[in-house]
Amino acid sequence: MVAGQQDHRSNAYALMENPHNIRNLCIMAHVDHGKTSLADNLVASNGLISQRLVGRIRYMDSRKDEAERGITMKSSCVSLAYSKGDEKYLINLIDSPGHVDFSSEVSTAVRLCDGTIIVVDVIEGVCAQTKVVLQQAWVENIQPVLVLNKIDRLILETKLSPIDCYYHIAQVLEQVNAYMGELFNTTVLGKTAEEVERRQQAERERKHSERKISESETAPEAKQIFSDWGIDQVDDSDFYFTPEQGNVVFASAYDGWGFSIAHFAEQFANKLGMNRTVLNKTLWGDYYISSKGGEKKIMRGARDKRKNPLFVSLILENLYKVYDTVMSKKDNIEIEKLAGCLGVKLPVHVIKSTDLRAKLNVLCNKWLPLAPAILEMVVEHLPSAASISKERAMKLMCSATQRFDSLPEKSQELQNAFVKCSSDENAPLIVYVSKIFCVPRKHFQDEKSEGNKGLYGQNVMSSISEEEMAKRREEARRMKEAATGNSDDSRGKELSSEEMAEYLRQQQEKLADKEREREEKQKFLEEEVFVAFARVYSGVLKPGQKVYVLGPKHDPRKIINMLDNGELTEEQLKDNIHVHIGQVKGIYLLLGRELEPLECATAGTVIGITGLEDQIIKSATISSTPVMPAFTELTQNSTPILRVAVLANVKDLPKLRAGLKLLNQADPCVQVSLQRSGEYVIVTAGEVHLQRCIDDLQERYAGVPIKVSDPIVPFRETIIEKPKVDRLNEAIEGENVNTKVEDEDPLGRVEINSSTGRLLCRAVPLPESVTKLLDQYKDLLYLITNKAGSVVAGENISETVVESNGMEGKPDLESTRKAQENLSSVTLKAMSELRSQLDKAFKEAGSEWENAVNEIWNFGPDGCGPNILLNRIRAYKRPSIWDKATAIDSPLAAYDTNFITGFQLATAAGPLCEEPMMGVCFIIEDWSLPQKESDTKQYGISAGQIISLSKDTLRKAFEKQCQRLMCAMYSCVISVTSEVVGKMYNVIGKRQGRIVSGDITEGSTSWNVTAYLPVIESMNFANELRKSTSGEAIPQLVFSHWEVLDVDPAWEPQTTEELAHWGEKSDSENIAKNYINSVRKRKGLATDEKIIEYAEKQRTLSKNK
Ligand SMILES: Nc1nc2c(ncn2[C@@H]2O[C@H](COP(=O)(O)OP(=O)(O)OP(=O)(O)O)[C@@H](O)[C@H]2O)c(=O)[nH]1
Ligand SMILES: [Mg+2]
Repeated sequence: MVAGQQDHRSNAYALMENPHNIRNLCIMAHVDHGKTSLADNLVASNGLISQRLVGRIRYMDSRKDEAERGITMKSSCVSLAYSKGDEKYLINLIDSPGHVDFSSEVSTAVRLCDGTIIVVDVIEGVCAQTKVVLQQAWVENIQPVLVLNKIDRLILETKLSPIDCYYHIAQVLEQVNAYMGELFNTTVLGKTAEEVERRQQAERERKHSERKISESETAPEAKQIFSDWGIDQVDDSDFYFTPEQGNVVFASAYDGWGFSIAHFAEQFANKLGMNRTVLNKTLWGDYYISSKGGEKKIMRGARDKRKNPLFVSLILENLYKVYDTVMSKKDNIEIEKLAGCLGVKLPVHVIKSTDLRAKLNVLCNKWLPLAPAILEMVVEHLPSAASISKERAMKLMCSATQRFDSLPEKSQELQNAFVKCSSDENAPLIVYVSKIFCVPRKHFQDEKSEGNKGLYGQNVMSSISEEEMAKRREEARRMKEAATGNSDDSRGKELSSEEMAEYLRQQQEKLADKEREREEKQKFLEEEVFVAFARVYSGVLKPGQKVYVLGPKHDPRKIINMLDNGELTEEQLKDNIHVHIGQVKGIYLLLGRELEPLECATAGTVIGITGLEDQIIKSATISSTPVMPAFTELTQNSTPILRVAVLANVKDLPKLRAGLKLLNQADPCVQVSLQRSGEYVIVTAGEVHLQRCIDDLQERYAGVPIKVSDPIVPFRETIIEKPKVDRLNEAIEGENVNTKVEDEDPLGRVEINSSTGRLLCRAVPLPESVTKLLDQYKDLLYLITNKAGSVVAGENISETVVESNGMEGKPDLESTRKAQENLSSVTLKAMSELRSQLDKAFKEAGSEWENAVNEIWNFGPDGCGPNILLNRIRAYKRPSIWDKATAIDSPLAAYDTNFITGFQLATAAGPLCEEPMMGVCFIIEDWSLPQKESDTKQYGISAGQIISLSKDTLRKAFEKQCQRLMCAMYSCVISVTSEVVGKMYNVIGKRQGRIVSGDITEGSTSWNVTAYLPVIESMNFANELRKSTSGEAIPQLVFSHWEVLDVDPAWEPQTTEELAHWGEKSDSENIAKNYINSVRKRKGLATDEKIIEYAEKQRTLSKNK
């Protein structure tokens, strides 16, 4: 343990009490831009690691695989102390991963913070993930500051002159600000222009009041000079990063130096006898020093007059000199002299050291220490833990789709608790757990001495007691009765002894399996401890305290009327799966790799909590009252898309099951499911994430060898317009048509006339722009179909029809209407905006779509997919999806939901390989029920019949069109030097990839290439690319979109030219068919592949031998 660690802890503990001096922030950036190296500098400033290890140890990367791969895979927190003048601050710093596979870890970090440090590598500039994190900060309403990192590389590697270096940095800063501008100016659905304006206004007011204070401190003559030079007093760049405002630090995390403009302004104000405020405004920008007439003056227009800007002449040239003296001249005497000029005293062993970079590191770190520069910017520019606004509290408590005032009054009152941030005993306790993670028990300061007790404090059940056996026998008897359905008449009758024995044996097996699973979990918990990563927003949390643990789906509206004296009774808790009572075991200060026990946690702090692993899966809200709504869900930026099945030996299955449960609990992004086929499937964000999950499963959670299947890649099924050319690019005419469209009806209509009724429909490809909109606003569609537009049968026919329909009770018009009323105005506005966008897209697509938007019946699958059911039935004027829930008097209304269900099922699994459909519109031209036999008697049609009618007919309509497969595409951005660019193109080409753009980065020899790659071809892509480019190209694969694979899966060569080109057996060429067959095989569906195709030939060949 490094000396000073103890001091630091007691310091941090004392600092918790004043939330105004707490800063909760995270470091975010694109992969490898230097976040963890930057964190090293800050950690070293608190004595947790030695300065020598900074940038090398990467302290926050505590996992073995993180160290081996050199990338961060989880977000982790360290609490630091910082003093400025008399003020002492507690900084809770969270380092987050930059790799796109772990972006859900970034979301867990952002949620607990009020501010963020955005790091940008000045060589690479703004990259894909930089934009993502800037957007995330904007969406979560947290304040960013900027660190321009790796400036040493501009000096040493690219060897730019100081002036070019300045222009390069200015360009990168401009890129960042341009993206910020883009963010503020775009009015995304769900974030209205007024909201943007309100936020800008609030921010301006905050800055304005700060400015008033600082202006009152500046000397009057300084203000005079400002106005002389025409520098605007009120600038509108509050939202941008501007060095003169102090929200930008220039740094090299590797060499341990960094500075803000204010630092040099202060130094040069003394040295040059100039005004500090003036220097602060002019050190960055187009200003230069003129010494005409012997008097030094700062003038504007450095670029026009070909002068060096102040940033070059006063800052960069000095930096270049330091690098040159240490790294090139290598003269110890000169180095000592230079150190003297900079006011640095170098220890003798450093001067004598032969490690030049270490020497440079010590010199620069003493001259321009990075940690104070960053920490000063943080305390000045990032809001304190106590400054949560009402607006932000509202956003945390209530999702943007819902109206805040639809929450119970008692819940709304809790908004004030966020704003007060009080640690009073009586203040309501509000804590948010953004993730739960495992830590080896040995890392706990207090567990080391206590020995391994097991977290549950319960004994593992090793054998089953007699009493327990009796209970189970009774249980078995009851279950058997329930299963055979003769519980009434067989009461009192004993089961036969064989039956009983068999039943008990099965039950025993099941229970033993469960028991083993529990034991496995217990074993795991003897070695490791689950720690909830949390922030206290209000109140005080103590070990031993009993709290409500609220799941992400908890809704206080549902329990408000049940409360007994403000609490839920035990009976009610038993029935409620979203509310649990848990007991906090320990509270810890998070110190990167270690945890320090605390006696309590007050409002504003970020802490670790143990003892709640039975109640929390992934995330939770903790409160002293059940009226607290669950925190809104975290914003996720990546779609988990890579699916694999995991397999283990039969004897290891309980271990695997236990392991999967633990993995699901501890990973914010992974999805674990048990398929109907009995396979365990995990869905991960990408290859690197998958590897981490498998490593965790094998080495920690399950501890057994695990096999991983080939990836299960999703596809989509669609239809297209009849193609006009064939595969040889020749026009298709008459006979030469290969698709299944040869039908009497040129439109491919399907008509069914059966005892269930008459149905006439057809499938048409949706215009591309419409499909895109539907895909983009999935969540909104879900709200539309679930909360609006429901149809309920009218009063005069509803009773009887609904009964025969097999539905229990009438669909509740009242509750549907209520749900609509709860929607927030933002959501309603977003819905109407989507409607008009769809209308525009339809109208642009042609006259046949003229009124389509008003005819929409539903979206599918799941009520929110990219397929549309269109109502063109003359006799059934049903309100469109956009209208309010209504009761209508049509016999069809009673079956409306059933018909929709059929549509949902049809679109969920297409005929090609049972994958969901995309971009298909089903137009229903006619639908009628069979004639009633009499007025009072019912039609005698069940819900199931209507479901199959609609499902089967829609599927047939789909099959009548030209069917195509759609592939999921990754977009990948790769940056490489020009030497290996060719090799990179090769690898992408081999995998059916497509280059979208490729530009040489200005001022360097590196290329920035963007490509699309089918997900199915992406396995091992990163490895292959790394190998063939000697480790240079590291791709970031992000799911981008779905693309139609323009190959007819049913195609076979027919014309003489085609036969000549492909031969009779063209399977290997038909890539669509190959994909379809592989999916069908995996799902156990029939394929038309023949195992032995040319049996005679084989025999003939062997005869000829
Ligand atoms: N030359 C130079 N290299 C740096 C600097 N900062 C970081 N690096 C190097 O860049 C690489 C990545 O640094 P990390 O600190 O791990 O980057 P990161 O942003 O934490 O990466 P992820 O967490 O994987 O996204 C390492 O090899 C560092 O040594 C710097 O200022 N100058
Ligand atoms: Mg890192």
